[in-house]
Amino acid sequence: MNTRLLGSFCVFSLACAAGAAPASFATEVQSSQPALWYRFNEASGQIINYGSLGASYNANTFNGVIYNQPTSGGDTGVRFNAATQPYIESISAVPVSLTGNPSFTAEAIVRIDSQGALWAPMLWWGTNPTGTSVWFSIQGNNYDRFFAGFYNSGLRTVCRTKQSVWYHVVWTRDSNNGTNDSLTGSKFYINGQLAEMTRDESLFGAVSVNVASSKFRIQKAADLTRFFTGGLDELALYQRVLSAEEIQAHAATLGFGIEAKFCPCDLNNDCLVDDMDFSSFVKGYNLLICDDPAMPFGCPADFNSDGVVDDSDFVIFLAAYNTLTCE
Ligand SMILES: [Ca+2]
Ligand SMILES: [Ca+2]
Ligand SMILES: [Ca+2]
Repeated sequence: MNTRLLGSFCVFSLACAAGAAPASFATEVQSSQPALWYRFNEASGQIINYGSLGASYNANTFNGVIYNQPTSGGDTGVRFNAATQPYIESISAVPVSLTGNPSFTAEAIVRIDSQGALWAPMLWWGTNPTGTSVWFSIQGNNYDRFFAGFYNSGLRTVCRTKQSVWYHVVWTRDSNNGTNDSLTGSKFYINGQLAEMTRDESLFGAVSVNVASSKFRIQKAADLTRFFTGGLDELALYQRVLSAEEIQAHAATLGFGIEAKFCPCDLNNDCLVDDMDFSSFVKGYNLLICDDPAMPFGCPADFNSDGVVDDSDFVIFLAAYNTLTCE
């Protein structure tokens, strides 16, 4: 057995049926005061911006964006089929406050169903020269890694994520009053948990950040060749750095369970299953019962999602321990 098989266990468990009402997620997003917020609940036509920037940041869709697709907890979002190269673009160009070297938080609920192409963005703005555009995207052509950075330098996730699974992803970027470079000041959260990041080796090292203005774009940068097949929902952008507590509060309402985690036994999210994780597992083992199903990833040491932490979970842990890495 290896860790890749663990996700299937939850198919038989009530814990996996979860997904709090999307209304509670929307309440959390609203209280964090987004500037841009595409709920993607429309059945056709223009995408409405529910954020504080208002209706001039409503967006148009191009090349066959598919509306009204089920996402999580009864909500709906948009779907992209890479073959048609669909994209979405705001009516207005970004405000001056999001140009230069900005601080912000970008958030999305996303599902990648197949290989992408060239850092396909969940959200992009800027221009082509080095350091002048923002990329909240997948990494390279991969379906199992995310990217947070700029053209042409940034961070990628280290631990893999799964194909065709919904994730809540958040990038916080603190410019430190305009002094941070492309590799500094960023944190990335997956389902409310801080994710291990490293420099994207296929791009430049640190570059200066001086973002230019353009319309907001999704699945498109300054050109037409950036897309993935998959789903997107509740895209939000905040003009400040959200706290870890706020992000966890957003994620907790979604109830995405341990089945979303590529490497469940990696309890401290460093992409290794080692003695540090064993210490955490022992704590869960001694607690025995999981009584907080609302927390992100449910009961972390309950690897088979049957509501108790017992020897069957220990067997799963041992197999992952022997595999060591989740990269
Ligand atoms: Ca939605
Ligand atoms: Ca670990
Ligand atoms: Ca268990």
